[in-house]
Amino acid sequence: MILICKFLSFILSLRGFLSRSKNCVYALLFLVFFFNSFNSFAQETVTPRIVKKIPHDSNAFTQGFIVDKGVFYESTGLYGSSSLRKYNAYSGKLIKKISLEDKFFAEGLTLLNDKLYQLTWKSGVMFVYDKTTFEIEKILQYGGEGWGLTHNDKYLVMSNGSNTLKFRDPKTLRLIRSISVTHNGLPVKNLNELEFIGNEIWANIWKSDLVACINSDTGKLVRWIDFTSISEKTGDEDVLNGIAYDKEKDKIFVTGKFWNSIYEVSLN
Ligand SMILES: [Ca+2]
Repeated sequence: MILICKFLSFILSLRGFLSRSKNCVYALLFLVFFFNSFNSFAQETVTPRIVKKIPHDSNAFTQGFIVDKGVFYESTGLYGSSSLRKYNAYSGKLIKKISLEDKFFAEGLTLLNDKLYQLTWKSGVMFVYDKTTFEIEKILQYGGEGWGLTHNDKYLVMSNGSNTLKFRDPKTLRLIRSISVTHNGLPVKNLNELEFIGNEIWANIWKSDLVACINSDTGKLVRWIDFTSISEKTGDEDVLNGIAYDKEKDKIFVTGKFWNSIYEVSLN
């Protein structure tokens, strides 16, 4: 009881002080809010440093990009020139390439249990390949558009240009769950090429040099990465659109549509 009385007494005395110093308190609150906002913005955006450059085919309209055991796998788009290819992750030298039928516009690519999964834009068709021979083992179907593709060791994760990411069973493409990607309560749209890194999904934002790092459980944005300083972008088409994570070596690579280089980057 004594403690409660002392607490009430303190509140009353504080109230008196506040009323006498109202303007000072408002100014102080404004400064706290301003510096918190500035600090929050600064923490939410990071910039990369180039570690290494590797040659990239400047005719490749990159739509899907991954790395596994010293080999890059890439899906390139456009009607009439869509392809699946793999090349040495150190030299950039081409190892294997196949072309898709002209009617397909290839999109996202991922590798799960030694199978390559490749999306197509508007055909509703996903090709499943043997990662060594590139032979098609299965063709799966889905509704809507296909943009980016990644996985969390269990489920495939697809983007379709909106702020929704869909988790699907890799055997049937049955929808398991969806997340809505938001930043400060607002939708983060145009999610394109994807990469699962730890518990985050990294997503290229179409037509920008930004990558959104997303909490894969909640869909909330964790931070932005601004690749403006290394971007080869000159117009609307040749944008950043490829993130590959080497889990074994903890290395991150990025490239873009028609870019001359792949960049190993550090964010430290
Ligand atoms: Ca990727």
